Amino acid sequence: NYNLLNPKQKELVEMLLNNGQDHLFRDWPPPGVDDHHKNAFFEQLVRLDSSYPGGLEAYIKNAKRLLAASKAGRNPFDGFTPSVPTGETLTFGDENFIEFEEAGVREACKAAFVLVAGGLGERLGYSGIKVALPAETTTGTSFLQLYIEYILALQEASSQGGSQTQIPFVIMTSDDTHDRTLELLKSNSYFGMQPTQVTLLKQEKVACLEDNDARLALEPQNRYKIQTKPHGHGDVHSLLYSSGILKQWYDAGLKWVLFFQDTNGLLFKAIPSALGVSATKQYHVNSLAVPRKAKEAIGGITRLTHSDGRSMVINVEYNQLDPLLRASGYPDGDENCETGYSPFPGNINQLILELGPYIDELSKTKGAIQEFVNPKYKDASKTSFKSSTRLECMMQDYPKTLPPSARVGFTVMETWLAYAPVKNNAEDAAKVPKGNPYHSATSGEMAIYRANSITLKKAGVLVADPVLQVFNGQEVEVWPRVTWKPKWGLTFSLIKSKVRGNCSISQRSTLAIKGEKIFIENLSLDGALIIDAVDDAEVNVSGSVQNQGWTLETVDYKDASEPEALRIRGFKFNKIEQLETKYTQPGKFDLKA
Ligand code: UGB
Repeated sequence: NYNLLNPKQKELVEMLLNNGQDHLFRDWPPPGVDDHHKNAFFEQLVRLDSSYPGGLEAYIKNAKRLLAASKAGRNPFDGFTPSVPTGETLTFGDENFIEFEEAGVREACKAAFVLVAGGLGERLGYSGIKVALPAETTTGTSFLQLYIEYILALQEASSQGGSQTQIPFVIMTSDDTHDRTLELLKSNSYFGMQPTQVTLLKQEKVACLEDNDARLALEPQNRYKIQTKPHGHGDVHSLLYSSGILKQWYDAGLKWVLFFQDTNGLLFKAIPSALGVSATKQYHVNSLAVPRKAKEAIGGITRLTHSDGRSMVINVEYNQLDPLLRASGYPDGDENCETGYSPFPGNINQLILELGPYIDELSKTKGAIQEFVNPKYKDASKTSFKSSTRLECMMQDYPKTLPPSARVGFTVMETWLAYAPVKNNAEDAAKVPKGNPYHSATSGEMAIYRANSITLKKAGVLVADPVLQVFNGQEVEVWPRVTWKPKWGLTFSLIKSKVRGNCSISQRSTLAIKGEKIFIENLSLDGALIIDAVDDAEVNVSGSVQNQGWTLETVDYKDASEPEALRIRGFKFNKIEQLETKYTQPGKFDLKA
């Protein structure tokens, strides 16, 4: 067999034999038998080799080291003492916040956005890709559409008066999500973005490991195929680096890279101010955080100080925080303090990196991120695994290799404004301890109405208080169903400029603002109002709207007759009556109800 291989393949085989992988080729039939399977096997080896920084050899060596450390029960935080770090804390709507928002919008034309969307969302159990899910069902806007419209709104606002820039948008996909993400974009004309603005980078899975010697695991039913599993969102750094795109951005004068996750419908409400913080404080790394409930499935931002004097501010993942605290003089581990929250701010994995220092660092590391391994051992002897394992990495571990001179900070936002991910299925969400967030499709949608209602209240609108309702076993606050296009309400100042006089909205109301220059003046809303206007139409909405509106009906998540996207949230709208107006021509219009 060996003589039939090309030089690259020969090199790989030799490397594997020298690294304890002879089982891969054991008892192979002679040439002429299974040749196409063998070719496919070599193709897979080449793919695995080229998609990992340092190649398969580095992967196997890293795996041996990490598996040995895991077997020895070595604590990854050995020598480090955790403490609560200090960062920038923002309060929505105050002078400081408004200044940061303005600074952030100015910087946005020098930013690029990166969405990590390679995860299948096993905890959510939704059959489609998560970015295709509606963020809310009043308008049915998907997460991907919402994100793109926010980036376009930032692009427009940031380049006002200056030259029109196009903010680049990268989406990291995987084999699980790539085709469906591309299809979603294409079938919706990229939601208004230029196709050339969007780059999809597909992450490859990594080889599974069958034992402590890091022997690569073969598929049980196919001796010519190595088992693979996802390597984690940390792949985004090596993919960006190897694609060469960072260099292009730098040459084009960009300064910031913003990373974000697949299903947080609130996240862009925090982007302008957080980017303003990065620019003002000149942070090389700025992580966004929210107050964290103990045991919530989000990492804790922690200062780790080593006995040798080193110190860093870094995310400690939710499954590691409790053991770390217990081992460091906090006998209760991951517990709330007197504020009712964990003293450690919760990482929401929105990272803002300054491009120049980021490129400098990646030139050294090639984008490799510190990895970890989490084998499930058969017994306490830790000699064999229940099933194969693999190395993993997380994008927020990027600062771990930075020198002490790096300016690493974080910004704490209010949860209602910044964080409401859709991660848990209905059954698991219903089991979340009372007072902790559900992170479900139900809570994710309700959080959008809540944030918009609170924002309008702060802008002077009399918004009725919410009522409590239970959907899919989760008690949530139901506020008026207020939604708007990102270009209508990109910042608090912009929202305030669109709301005039004495306006009021009752709890049972629905308000969908689908346009840019729509002004609400002395409006009393009790029912449903939908205003749709092209960008050049300026519409002044006033008077009293009273109709039967849209009522909320419960949907059982087990009811197979309902679409899955509704079942997972546990409610749907019964659109009984609404005032709906459409402005398709430029001009000035008055809508007096
Ligand atoms: N993702 C990928 O793109 N590729 C992968 O291989 C895996 C995931 P999860 P997780 O803020 O909500 C993270 O599974 O990992 C994408 C932080 O680690 O939703 O449990 C995937 O598509 C945690 O500290 O989250 O927890 C998704 O967009 C905390 O911050 C994203 O990566 C938490 O998120 C996250 O994947 C949070």
